[in-house]
Amino acid sequence: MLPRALIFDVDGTLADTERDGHRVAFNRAFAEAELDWNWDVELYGELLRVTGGKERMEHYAVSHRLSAVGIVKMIPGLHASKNRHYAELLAQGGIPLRPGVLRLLQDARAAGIRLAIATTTSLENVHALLEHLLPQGDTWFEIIGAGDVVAKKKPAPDIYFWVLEKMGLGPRDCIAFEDSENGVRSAVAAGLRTVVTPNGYTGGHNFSGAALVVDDLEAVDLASLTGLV
Ligand code: XBP
Ligand code: MG
Repeated sequence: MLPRALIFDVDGTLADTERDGHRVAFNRAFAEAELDWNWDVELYGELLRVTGGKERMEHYAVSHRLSAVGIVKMIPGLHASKNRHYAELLAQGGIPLRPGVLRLLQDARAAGIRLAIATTTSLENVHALLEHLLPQGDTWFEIIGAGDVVAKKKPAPDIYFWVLEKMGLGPRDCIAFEDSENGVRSAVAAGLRTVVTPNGYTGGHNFSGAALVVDDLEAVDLASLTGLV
């Protein structure tokens, strides 16, 4: 049977947003605030283990014993600045959808399968990304669960529960699309069958519990989703 809904993660799944998007934007925000932090590509890969931009900065500050000098208080401002820089980077057009994403969205829509988003990133970032990458932007997604709408971010299942409740669907009605270990843990803990498309940062992650792991969505069509358990 076809699923009744597809629920997509955003960062790393719809598009490769981390290395050349969020990471660069964080560094611009740090420079603007005259902080001598620089998150290089490798360090950022380690920091991605902490989901959420505010939480990631707090983790970095605390683990480098920087919290005492009041940096934690700067985090909301740094995060707003990072998101502004991120939107600017997206507007420059260098971050495309991952292969197969648009075709699968089109196929699902044509088949009457509902579409939603369950992500850790802030709602403003989802709007900015979709506005640049999809014709008619976020109108493709009936429900967008994002950022601080739940108290516990991935790997907790809360964001998936939130989306399922809004859609009035059970987890077995849906398929989740993720790129990372934290994402898979979140979706699987919510009871969802999960398709994983790893990327440069997540190739070495543990995806146990996933229904399918593939390089990208190029070869994934609706028929291939019917048999997933
Ligand atoms: C994505 C994230 C996000 C982004 C930054 O995880 O962890 O925090 O890095 O977004 P996932 P914000 O793909 O599992 O949702 O700064 O808006 O939090
Ligand atoms: Mg992700």
